[in-house]
Amino acid sequence: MIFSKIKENLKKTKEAFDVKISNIFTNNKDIETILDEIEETLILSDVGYDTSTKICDNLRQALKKQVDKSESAIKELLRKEMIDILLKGKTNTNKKADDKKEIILVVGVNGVGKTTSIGKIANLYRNDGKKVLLAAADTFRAGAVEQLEIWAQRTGADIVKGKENEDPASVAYEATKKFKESNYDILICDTAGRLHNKKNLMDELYKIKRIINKNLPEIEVEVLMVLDSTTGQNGVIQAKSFFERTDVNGIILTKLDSTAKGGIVFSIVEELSIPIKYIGIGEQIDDIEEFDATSFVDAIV
Ligand SMILES: Nc1nc2c(ncn2[C@@H]2O[C@H](COP(=O)(O)OP(=O)(O)OP(=O)(O)O)[C@@H](O)[C@H]2O)c(=O)[nH]1
Ligand SMILES: [Mg+2]
Repeated sequence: MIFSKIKENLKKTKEAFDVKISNIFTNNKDIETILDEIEETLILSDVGYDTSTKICDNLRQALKKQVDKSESAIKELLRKEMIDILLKGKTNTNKKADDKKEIILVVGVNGVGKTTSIGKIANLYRNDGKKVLLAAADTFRAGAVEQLEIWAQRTGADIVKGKENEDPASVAYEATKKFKESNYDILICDTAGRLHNKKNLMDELYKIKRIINKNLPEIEVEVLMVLDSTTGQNGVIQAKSFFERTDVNGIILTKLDSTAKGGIVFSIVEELSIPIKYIGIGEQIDDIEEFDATSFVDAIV
């Protein structure tokens, strides 16, 4: 990417980290006080208690071996420890063979940004010259299909629509049929964020996944769970309990532009052990980035 908006969009998160961390170094504090205050800053930025402690313990060890204890040296070590945490969770290959066909099933509770993220991802693939099919399998919420349809038009993707209250699994079935017949490269399936109850939703997602698997057995379904970063630790806990049966392969973390709690990225990687694939940094079509640990930490510390 030639021009990255990530720094601009993570300004709030950066302020939360950077300004506070710089303040820590005023008044000639001793190293232990500095480390304590860094830990507190991390916790307040939603890094999570255990992860913050871990980062600071590693930082303490690293500092023992280093003579230079200036602000810039400590910050550099902190950055390294933060990147290390993010890289460990990385089973994320992100490497796409040019001719590889892909199916992405997008799940997440209501309002987290599923449909918007699908639009943005469709656009990324379209920019790569791919033939993209969207499946509007959220037939529960009024207006959901139209919302996805707008994204299809905007990005030049095609769309398979169900009628309101139609069985979402049958929409998924129609989509797999069209995918095969018209030789698409990518199928992205939108899903409902809310049904009458949680069990219904889980059953439905599971059923959608099974139907896709059955009709396109040669392509592995990638389940991406969307998390709203503004919901913080609660969102992580909710995610942990919610989508276990659908076997989540990756996270799309949205709304990082509108929160100072970007530290949630570290909690997710540590606590869920699911790689972050994309981050959403605004409401516009280009406000998405493939997640990269180093550029993320660069943008915030
Ligand atoms: N600031 C910001 N807003 C976002 C981002 N992603 C999505 N939104 C906004 O969040 C709101 C909800 O987005 P949707 O895409 O409709 O969310 P959804 O998960 O599909 O919602 P349901 O279909 O109701 O479950 C919209 O107003 C989006 O514009 C983001 O990265 N940053
Ligand atoms: Mg939606």
